[in-house]
Amino acid sequence: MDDGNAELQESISALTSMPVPEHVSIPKIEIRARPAPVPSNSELEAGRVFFAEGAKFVMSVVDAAAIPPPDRPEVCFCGRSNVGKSSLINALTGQKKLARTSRTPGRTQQLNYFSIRDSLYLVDVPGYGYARMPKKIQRRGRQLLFNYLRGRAALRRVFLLLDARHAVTSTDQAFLDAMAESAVPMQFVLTKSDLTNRESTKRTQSRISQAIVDFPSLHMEVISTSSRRMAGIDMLRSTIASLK
Ligand SMILES: Nc1nc2c(ncn2[C@@H]2O[C@H](COP(=O)(O)OP(=O)(O)OP(=O)(O)O)[C@@H](O)[C@H]2O)c(=O)[nH]1
Ligand SMILES: [Mg+2]
Repeated sequence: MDDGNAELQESISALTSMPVPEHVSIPKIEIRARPAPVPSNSELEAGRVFFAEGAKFVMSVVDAAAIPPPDRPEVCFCGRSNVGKSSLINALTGQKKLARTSRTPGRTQQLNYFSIRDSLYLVDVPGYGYARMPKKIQRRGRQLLFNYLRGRAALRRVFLLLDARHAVTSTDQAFLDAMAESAVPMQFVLTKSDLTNRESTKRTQSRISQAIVDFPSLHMEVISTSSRRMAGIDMLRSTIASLK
């Protein structure tokens, strides 16, 4: 019996409080990532209206204990350094200078809170996986990120950003593995789609499928975006508006 099957057996036993006989073999389910369906006009409109007034900067913290009280839903944008997290927040809000972006990886080292209509927070977080950053700063960023991700009840979704050209790298896989036990809903967002073509985006998607087998709280619908071309931004706005 392989490991996946043993785990599944255990989960089912836990759910039903009944032991699953060893001879019962449960096939491992392969989960396929797929492009998110195009939202309806009314869903797109809801997204447009929700973001129409842009966002307000609320606070920047280096200690997860100092974040605002969880009095409204929030979503955050995780991913490797330089993948385009801050740029995506600027594209969503239509404010080019709201979140600080940089060509040099490692720009965002705090949790930055932005408020939409006083009813939802967007959270920009430190990136991971930039090997040339001093170890101490990497460690601090990682600790801050995981302290935040652990037990933030108001967190409705973690958008996990992947560069459309590179898909799931080993550092993304490590992040996914670290999050596998968490119940926080996650969804993949591809960034910089302007730098690649449709074929390669498809390949990226199948590599995502391989990475997410056995991951319980992941949305399978992948949103492809380009902050530079404003592609897919309306779709992401409507997804976020539906979580408020
Ligand atoms: N071509 C292209 N470049 C992009 C896009 N989005 C971001 N970039 C560029 O990618 C670089 C990194 O963008 P950021 O938004 O600062 O990335 P980040 O993920 O916030 O990075 P850290 O804060 O360092 O973790 C910048 O030079 C951006 O101009 C995009 O959609 N297309
Ligand atoms: Mg950033």
